[in-house]
Amino acid sequence: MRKSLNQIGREIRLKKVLRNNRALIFAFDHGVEHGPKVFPEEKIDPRVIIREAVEAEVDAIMTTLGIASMTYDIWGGRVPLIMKLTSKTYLRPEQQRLLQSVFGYVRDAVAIGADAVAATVYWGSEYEDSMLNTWFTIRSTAERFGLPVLQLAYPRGSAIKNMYDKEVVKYGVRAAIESGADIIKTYYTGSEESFREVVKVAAGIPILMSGGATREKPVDFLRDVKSVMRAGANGAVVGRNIFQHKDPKAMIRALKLIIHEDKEVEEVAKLVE
Ligand code: FBP
Repeated sequence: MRKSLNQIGREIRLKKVLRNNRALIFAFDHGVEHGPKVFPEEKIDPRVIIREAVEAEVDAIMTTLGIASMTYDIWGGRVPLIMKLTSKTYLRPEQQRLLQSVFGYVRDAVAIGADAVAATVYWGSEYEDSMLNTWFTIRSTAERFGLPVLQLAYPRGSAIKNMYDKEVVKYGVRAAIESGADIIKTYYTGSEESFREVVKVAAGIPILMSGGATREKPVDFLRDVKSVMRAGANGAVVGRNIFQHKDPKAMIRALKLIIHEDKEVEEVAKLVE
């Protein structure tokens, strides 16, 4: 039977983002989530970092509608865009940082030619209900337009003692697949063995490791990514460990060699030292 146009569109876009089912996605929504202090001072203009990411050929860029519009002449036609449609600021009272709010609409992503959209769900948060409302509104509209949806499936809430605990991460991943995520981004659980269990729970839905705070030694970050790839993951979504590195392009090259070429950490470590 003939596939519907939106099914075909979704399939094509997924392949653009996940070439060979693997990807290094560059996350760049930190200006809202962390504030401008997160960026090296000399790179406060978003165009500088976006240009580095594009020149080093990341597989996709996940960013906000504002940054996407300010930099389209750099990424447009070269790197797929994933528009992040939820966000929060750190300026909020602590308790309300457990809520992600609407930060754009699927129609904005369609208008600019994005290849996917993304939204965060803090599974276990006091505001889970509100985020699920937002998630399903995004998901069902995106499906209509053939846009895959990436879920940042982050277990986070006052009842969660350790958000990196493998059972907690597995729960978030299971919830992500049940909520219809096309790609899942979640926390690294600290070992290949435990992440293998996380990958199993994803049951074939592409799963990518979330970068997290910048590691003191860049080579340790490469080790984390290697470990999730060995565990069967599909790649990583990385922000700070790239743009806070002294040579972001070198870090991207090293990560791509691990993700796409199965290189060992020792083979690429010199790139990031
Ligand atoms: P990083 O690789 O820098 O952690 O980026 C991934 C990301 O999910 C961003 O998309 C987001 O802005 C940030 O982490 C959220 O950070 P936090 O965990 O502090 O809320």
